[in-house]
Formats: sequence, C-alpha cells, structure tokens
Amino acid sequence: MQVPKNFLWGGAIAAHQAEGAYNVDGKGLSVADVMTAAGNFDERRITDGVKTGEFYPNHEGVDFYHQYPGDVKLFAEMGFKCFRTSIAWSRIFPQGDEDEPNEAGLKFYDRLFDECHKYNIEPVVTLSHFEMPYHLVTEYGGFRSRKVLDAFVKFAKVVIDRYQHKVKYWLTFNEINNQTNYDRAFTLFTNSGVQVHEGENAEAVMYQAAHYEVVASAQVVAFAHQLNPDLLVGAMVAFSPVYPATDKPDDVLKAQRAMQARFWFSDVQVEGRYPSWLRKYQAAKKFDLDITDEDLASLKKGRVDYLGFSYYMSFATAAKPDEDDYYSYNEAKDLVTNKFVPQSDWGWQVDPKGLRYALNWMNDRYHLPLFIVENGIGAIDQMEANHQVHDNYRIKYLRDHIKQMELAINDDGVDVMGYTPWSAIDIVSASTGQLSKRYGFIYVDRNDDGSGSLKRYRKDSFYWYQKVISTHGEDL
Ligand code: BGP
Repeated sequence: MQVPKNFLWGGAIAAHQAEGAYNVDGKGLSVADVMTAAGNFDERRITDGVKTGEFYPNHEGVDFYHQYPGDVKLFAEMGFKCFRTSIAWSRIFPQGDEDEPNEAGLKFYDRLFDECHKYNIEPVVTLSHFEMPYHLVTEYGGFRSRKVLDAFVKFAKVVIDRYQHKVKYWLTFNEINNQTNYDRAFTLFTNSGVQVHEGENAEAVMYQAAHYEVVASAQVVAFAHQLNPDLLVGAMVAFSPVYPATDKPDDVLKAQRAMQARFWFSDVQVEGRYPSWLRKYQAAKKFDLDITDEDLASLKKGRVDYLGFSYYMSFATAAKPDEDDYYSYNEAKDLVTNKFVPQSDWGWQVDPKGLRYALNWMNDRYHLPLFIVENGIGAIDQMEANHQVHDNYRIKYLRDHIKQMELAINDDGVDVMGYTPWSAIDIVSASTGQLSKRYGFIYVDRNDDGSGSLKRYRKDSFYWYQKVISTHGEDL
C-alpha cells in the first residue's frame, strides 16, 4: 500500500531535548534547564535554579545547536520531506518578558531552516514544546498568569513574522492535553510552567493554565492567518485513546468522560468553543476561573487549520465501585492495565491498531487534515561491532503503526498530511532525562551521565526508513 506522493514523511525532535548550548548566544534558562535526570520509572526532579554539582542533561542535549548541518544532511539522506522541531522561547526572549528579542537566537533558527531548505526539507515548527523561560515561572507562576499568555503571544508573533517565508507548518502547544495528568508535578511544570502549592486544587490550577493556553493558541492562529494566508497552524495533542475496560455501561461512560476530558483541548482549538459539559463541570466544582467574554470571542477567531498529534499508546479505564461522579477524570488514578496489549520497557502499551482507531475518531470528530507528528518506541539500543545498531524492535514498532496509518488513509479515507516519527535522532528523553531511552534512527554516542563522543551513527532503522520513504510507504 502507498500513501499520496505529496505525503510529508519526516522525523521529529524538540529544541530543549536536542540543542544543548543552554547558555550560548544569549539564551536564558528555560524550565528544561532546571530539571535533573531520573531513573527508569522515576520523575525528573525540578530544581530551584541551576545548582552546582547537579547534572542537567538538557544543558548539552546532543549538541544539535552546533551539529545541525551534519544532522540535517543525514535527515536528507533518509529522504525526509519535512522535519519537525521547536523554537526555544528562551533563545528569543531569554527572560520571557523583555521588550526586544535576542537577535543571536533568531539567527540560529534562520540558519537551521535555511539548512533544511537546502535539501527541500519543509520545517514543521512547534512554538511551545515543554519549555518556557524559567524567569516566567519564578516571576509569574507560568501560565497561571495572564501576563504569560501575553508574553507567549508576543514571542509567537515575533517568530512567525520572522520565519513566515521559511516555515509554512506551525503547531502551537505540544501535547497541550497532557495536563490532564495534573497530579504529576513534571507534567504541569513542563507543559505550562506551573507548580502547584500545598493546599491548592491542582485540577483548578490546570484548568486556568490550560484556558490561558487555548486563548494564546487562538490569538496566534488569528495573527498568522491575517499575516500570511499561506501559513497553516495546527493544534497538537497527545492522542492516547481511552478504552472501556469492559462492556459494563459504567465503564463505557467512564471511558467516554475520559475521552472528553482528554480532548476538550482540541475541541476548543478546532471548534472555537468549549464543549457543553466542561463549563458545567467547572461551575459544579466551583472552580474560580478567569474566563472572560473577550477570551471566548478570541477562541472563535483562532480555529486551527489542522490537527497534529502524538501517538505512542492506548489507555484503558474502569469505573470504580460506587462511583457516581462520572465527570471526574484523573489520569494518574483512573487508568487500568489493558491485558490485550504488550508494554514497552517503560510500561507504555504498544497498540498499533489504536492508531487507526485514533485517526478515524479524530476524522469523524474534527473533519480536518491530521498530522501524526510523533510516534515511536523508547528502547535501550546496543552498539555492536563496526558501529552497527540492530534495532529490529524499532522497525517492527514503526512498521506495525505505518500499516495501520495506511489502512486509515486508503481504506477509511482519512486525510493524513504526514508522519514524523519520534525521534529523527537520539535525544534526551523528556520524561526521564535519560539518553539511554532512545527513539532515533541515528545513534548518538552519549550516555546518561553525559559521557560520550556525541558522534552520530546510522542504525538499521535508518536504512529501513529510507526505503519506506522512497517507496511511498509500499516497502515496509
Ligand atoms: C512526548 C513528547 C516528546 C517526547 C516523547 C517521548 O510526550 O512530546 O517531547 O520526548 O513524548 O517521551 P519520553 O522522551 O519521555 O520517553
């Protein structure tokens, strides 16, 4: 089976996980720069500023800031049509609230996007991928403040205006809906720069920050449309469908609520309004939220052009005995293990058919082009003799998912714009800070403790993906 010839095959990374150079050319500290590495199932620790004696894996990343010409060349060798990355806000506005942007930071992305165009690789750019200037956290509490909404829109306007002739595809907030995992300090901190204090209702704090983010997203979409009608701006959600654990009606209702709770973000970004259940829920819970009529008007004016999403796994949920409040959904507490799907070494449920389900679900609900901007498996790779990496598990994972994508495109008629697996090259893992949790087609010689030459090597999956792209998805 093939996909259309203009399909955007590529790969994805994020600035803070790859670039390193955390204090170079005027860059300010970002939230990613104050997070330590963790063990396999632990949370990363958030430190209060950079401390001597701590190891911060994002400070060096995989040195993409300096090595991007060689890396983009390797992407071109694989046949990439597009390359997804993000812009580090703290390179452009080091503190986040300055009047003028940092020209040296802007110049870096000029060079990077020019390098991509040298090989006819279309950049796909995320404006906010799990980082913001750390100063905005200490000064304003991140997206719990409307000031940060304004600061973000200012940053976005600067970069969209600057790169409008180099970047056509934009995404506003990466995995904006991950905040339904509001019990995890890491999730809120990375998504929105928010830290929940003792005695606060984390769910209410999440709804406020998320509201400011969807308003910011809408303002950015409206700006881009008015600036240049060629630009396409998408939303980006983590799409892990939530299945009911059984056919018990209580479980089915619980799963439906879980899907509503996870995807109200894209409902708002696509439809320009809050879904009916959500404002009722927020009122019933007596959350005191700053949501103004002007905000609601902004939402209407900034509907996205396409929907980007990551797909790694599916979830399952079951109603708890005597549960009568179907409106509450808390990712950390409400998920159960699905015995029908295997798990990765990090406990992520591997479910390729869930991707076809996801594509159909979004197609039915949103009627917009869809873009799979992340899909992949984190694994421990072994470097063998002659610098070979036989990552057949990665090839299998990607092959199984691409097959389901092709069925959705060809048999179900879903409009899929492109596919950018995670990750184009090995980078620092977002949730663990490890480098040993590898996703790339290109192996980077760097270890969890920061040692290694940072040299690049092609894995088996590199050659496999090259063949997939050159045959338009036929030869899997
Ligand atoms: C997504 C993020 C990425 C990324 C990926 C893999 O949630 O958008 O930034 O890293 O997941 O996750 P991890 O690196 O934690 O294994």
